[in-house]
Amino acid sequence: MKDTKNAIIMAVNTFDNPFNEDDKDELINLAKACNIQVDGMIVQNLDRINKDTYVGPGKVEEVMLLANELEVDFIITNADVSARVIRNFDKLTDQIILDRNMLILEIFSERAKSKSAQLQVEIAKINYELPRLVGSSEHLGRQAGSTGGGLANRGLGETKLELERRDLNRKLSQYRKDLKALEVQQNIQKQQRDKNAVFRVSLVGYTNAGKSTIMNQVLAKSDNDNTVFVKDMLFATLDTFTRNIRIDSIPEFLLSDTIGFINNLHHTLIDAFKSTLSEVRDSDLLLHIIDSSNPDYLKHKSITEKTLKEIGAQDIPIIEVYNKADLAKEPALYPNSISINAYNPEDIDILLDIIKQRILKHYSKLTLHVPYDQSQILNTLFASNMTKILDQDETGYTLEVYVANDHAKQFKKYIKHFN
Ligand SMILES: Nc1nc2c(ncn2[C@@H]2O[C@H](COP(=O)(O)OP(=O)(O)OP(=O)(O)O)[C@@H](O)[C@H]2O)c(=O)[nH]1
Ligand SMILES: [Mg+2]
Repeated sequence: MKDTKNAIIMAVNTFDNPFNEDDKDELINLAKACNIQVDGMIVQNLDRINKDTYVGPGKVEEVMLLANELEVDFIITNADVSARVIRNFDKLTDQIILDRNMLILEIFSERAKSKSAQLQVEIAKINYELPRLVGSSEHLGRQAGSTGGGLANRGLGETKLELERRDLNRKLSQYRKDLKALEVQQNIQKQQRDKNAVFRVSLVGYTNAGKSTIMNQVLAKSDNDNTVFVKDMLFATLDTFTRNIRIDSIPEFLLSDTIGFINNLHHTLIDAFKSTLSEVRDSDLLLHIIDSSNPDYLKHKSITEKTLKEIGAQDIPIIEVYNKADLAKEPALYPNSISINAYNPEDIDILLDIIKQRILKHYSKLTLHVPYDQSQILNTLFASNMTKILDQDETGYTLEVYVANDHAKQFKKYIKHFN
């Protein structure tokens, strides 16, 4: 979707799926991210979504009147639509029904950059599309019938719908195969990293909370200037970016920036991003970034917690980082948390100090004497920014080092003393 199109929102406010002011803003922003301007809105309070017409049958006429008066291209719903609703609206109007999840999929598909993100989005899209395919099957079926049958023409006897379904299923299995192959490749890289046993920290949280901003502020303090994309929009980040962080007096660690979560993310998308989010599952520490200036931040926080559970990351130690403190009406004061403004370098130092304390729990400070001929061990130790030369004599170096507890064994014979 290139040029700006326009739409009205047709929403149902139910007890299970409320549609409040923030949900309105979020849906309008999702549309905006797809270059769709929202010109009008009709909201109906119901016990549940109508399975034939989404809103109640009496309300449909009102929706049609507004859509026609404003000459919109789309009618956007706040929850998933079924094939039945799509089919019923197809009979009524040329305007296309889009649901919230379709908007999210559209944004994902435009923004996905890496091959694996692209494949995951395509898979999620097809999984979402398949049960919602409606086609002019009767029409094509009649045409095919008139050309006569026979084995050679068997394909013609199929309805357009079946052809489409088959085509999508074929693509689906191809994409799944391609993704598997990529994952094998990425696993090799990951195993390489695992061998190095570097502490892994991941930034997680609701979309637009400030994860990428924090990543960049940390990078600004490290010798890695490979920054990531930041923008005031939903789903600015779709890929997981992992960077090596080397900052004086902090043991080296890996920091991953990840895709933001959102309310009611469809399970097809959660499934699709499970592999992108494997970095999160394999982390030693999670920084849960929360936009404390958003009136709905507690809801966003619980959505993130629920999503972490869904991807199997609920048992990883977590620090809550209440971000955008400069914009928040009141300070967010909760146990086991900090409140920061990502753009304040001193706040980033406080965050880094907390990370450092967590890392050091897994490290031992040792004094080693390593002979000069142990070049491999020396190379490993000198690669760390925490290693200090205490002394040097004709036999070798005396070093103060920090080594991961899991790795301490290999240095045993060089130990002069533990600290
Ligand atoms: N005033 C203020 N703005 C912030 C702060 N942190 C981030 N922002 C802004 O918030 C917007 C979103 O920031 P991002 O870092 O892209 O957010 P994200 O969590 O990575 O978002 P997604 O990638 O979409 O999940 C940007 O416009 C940032 O400049 C903060 O502490 N204070
Ligand atoms: Mg981001």
